[in-house]
Amino acid sequence: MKNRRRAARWSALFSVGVTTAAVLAWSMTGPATAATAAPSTTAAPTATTSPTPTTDSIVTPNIVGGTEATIVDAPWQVALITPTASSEFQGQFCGGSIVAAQWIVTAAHCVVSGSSVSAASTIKVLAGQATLSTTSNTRPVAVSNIYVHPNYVSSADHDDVALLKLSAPLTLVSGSVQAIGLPTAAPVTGATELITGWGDRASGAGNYPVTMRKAQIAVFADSVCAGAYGGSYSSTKMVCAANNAYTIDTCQGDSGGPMAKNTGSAWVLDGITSFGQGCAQLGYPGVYTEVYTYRTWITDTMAQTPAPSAFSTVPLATVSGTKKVGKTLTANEGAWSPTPTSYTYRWLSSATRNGTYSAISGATLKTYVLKSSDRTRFIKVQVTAIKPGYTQTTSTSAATVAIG
Ligand code: 4AZ
Repeated sequence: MKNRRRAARWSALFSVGVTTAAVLAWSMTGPATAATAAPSTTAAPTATTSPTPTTDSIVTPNIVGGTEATIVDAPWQVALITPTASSEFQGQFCGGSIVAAQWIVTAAHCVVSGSSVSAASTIKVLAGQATLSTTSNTRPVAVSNIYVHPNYVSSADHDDVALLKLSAPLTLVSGSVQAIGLPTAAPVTGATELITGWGDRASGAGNYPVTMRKAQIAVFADSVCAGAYGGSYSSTKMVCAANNAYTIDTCQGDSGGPMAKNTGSAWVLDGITSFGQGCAQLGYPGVYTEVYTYRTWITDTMAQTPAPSAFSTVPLATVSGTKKVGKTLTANEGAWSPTPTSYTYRWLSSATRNGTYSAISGATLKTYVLKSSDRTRFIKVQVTAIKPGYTQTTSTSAATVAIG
């Protein structure tokens, strides 16, 4: 198994040969002979319900029943990527959903191994892209904190939800980088849901797409899921979904990604891809964390804002240049620690050295050209430093000599 699928796993309850199972499922289903029938209340999905022949060498239907997507189809979708991998494609190991500019919802099992939560530095997030780079790994952005649901234990599938706080907010862009809403009610049996991701296109095949794929499935009744998964399934914490023929499903690598519903006025995140017995296996719908149940945990966690760190060194700003009308003064920021991501500047002047300094209108660049109205006045510069996660700090220079 490729390292990039490090978070992928099969339900411990089942240890069938998954590849064989997938091929079996294919030959058994043909188009729609579901032995374990989906509930009659389940709406017929509008997506492909019979396998579409492709040029692939694999036997089972593609993305386990999906088609290629663009980011417009699911602008809340992100890829979780290992920063040390040689490319985005090699490093992609899970999906996630943007729920606020600085917050990603994913599955806990994507960010926990055994009893330890992954270090934030071992995960980066790629937003706004459906196609992973196969040659570079520079676009993904850093994660500053990982919050795993307190009841999650890696030995079980329950409470499979985690939040990633990004080091800096994403710039939201309509159609490519958008937050998805949280549901205000539990998903309704029969509702149509959109699943997306870069997961395996057939159970156990290792056939990972470079471009995101999408498919539509329907929410199944809890009784069907409990019948399939027994005690591993919780009707209150999980929702399961598939198509009637069980030919469409999420798979390894899709974990953590969205199961989204179009309510007409907005999209909501009904589920987080969590687990299943193989993929697209007859009688075994995919299981999703029921986001509605965790809505309060998600909003409360996002509301807690950890105290920002202070810069450890705030140097005194200085001014250089000839103090004469027509000459240019330059602000020197000094050596801040850690290095800020950006600075802003504000030039001030006063009639007397120790008097009241007021802002010179429009003087907000690193350099300032002295005007005739500055003659005989004293000048200072204020430098403000910004770094995500750090308190914004201002350093003011000493006064210049009187301008000549
Ligand atoms: C996984 O291992 C996985 N068919 C995700 C979803 C499903 C199965 C496995 C559902 O990431």
